[in-house]
Amino acid sequence: MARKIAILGSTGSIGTQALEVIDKHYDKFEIEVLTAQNNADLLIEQAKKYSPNCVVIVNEDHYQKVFDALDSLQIKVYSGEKSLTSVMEMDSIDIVLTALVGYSGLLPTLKAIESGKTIALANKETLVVAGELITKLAQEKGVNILPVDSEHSAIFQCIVGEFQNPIEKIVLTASGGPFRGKTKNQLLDVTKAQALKHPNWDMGAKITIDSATMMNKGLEVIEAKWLFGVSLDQIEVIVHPQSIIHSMVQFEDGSMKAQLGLPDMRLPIQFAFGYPERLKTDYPRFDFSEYPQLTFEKPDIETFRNLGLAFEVASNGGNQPCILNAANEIAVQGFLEERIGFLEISDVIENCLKRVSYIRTPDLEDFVESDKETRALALELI
Ligand code: MN3
Repeated sequence: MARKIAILGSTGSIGTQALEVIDKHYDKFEIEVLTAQNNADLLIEQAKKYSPNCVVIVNEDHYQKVFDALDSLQIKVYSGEKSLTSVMEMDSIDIVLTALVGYSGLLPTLKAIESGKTIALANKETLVVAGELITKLAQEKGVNILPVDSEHSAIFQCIVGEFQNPIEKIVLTASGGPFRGKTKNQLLDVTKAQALKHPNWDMGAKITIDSATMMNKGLEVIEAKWLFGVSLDQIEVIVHPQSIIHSMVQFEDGSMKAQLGLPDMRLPIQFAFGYPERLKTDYPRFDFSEYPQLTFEKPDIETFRNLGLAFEVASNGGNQPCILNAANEIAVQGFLEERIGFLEISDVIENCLKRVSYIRTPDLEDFVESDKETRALALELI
């Protein structure tokens, strides 16, 4: 029987690539729910092609347009932030791909886990903000969280069949982004256009800026800690500019496993959808002769302060990762709107971490409150 999939964020970079995966394996997967924040036109086009049970257009201004286009096709149309969460209860959904941007993924993901759905996790911010809450709930409900982030998918692929063997160390690879090797001085006046030009991956704007500042790797450290139940000192970040090794795991005998391939997000998406089966593809294959050198270097956390900040908040715990995430989302937005410079992104985050009060054991309400408070403060700072 085909697995029924809900895609949260179907019009974004991960969402559209997930649909490409489904196009190639339409006998194995069926689209049950599609959702979009603003892109009504693409959502309508996707709904006409995949005939989901329902769609959600989060921005209510576009509701009527989507409704008018899909009503005659018997596709239910909902709107608003709350619908994103309530559709997660639908019995017919098997797998939820969480491809929303940032904090907005938290509540729908919690509801999906509560409702017993398998999670294909592309929204790392959810685990950054509330990793303990999420992983506890998933354990209680017996829900699998399958990583879609390429590094975490790589780690997962390394430990499949090794579940009884403890991990000694995780090596998270980072491309280093477009500004690898630059000094602080050189970063002072880099432009938005330069920051949006990632050398290896074609991704959404928010994650591309996060890659340039190396915050993305910081968020991934926290994501890995929760996904694989390791401590921070078991996670090492190494810069690997070719992005061919997607990450590595070292076991207690000293042996190391790596997962390699061309950078292509369709692979981790498909591995999560098909798990434990590997589905046949005709995607381009890696050719060693085209990559005579795979190189590695230590990350520069002096210049790329965000990575150091992420390690700090991860070790402080409580609501600090939530504060870091909220401040980062606003600061990145501020940089994209050319209201602050590249290096000021870290200033905004550091400032928020100092000024928003620390909560050692936050519950969901505390996270919602800390997120709100931090956003307000960060907006004042940019
Ligand atoms: Mn990644």
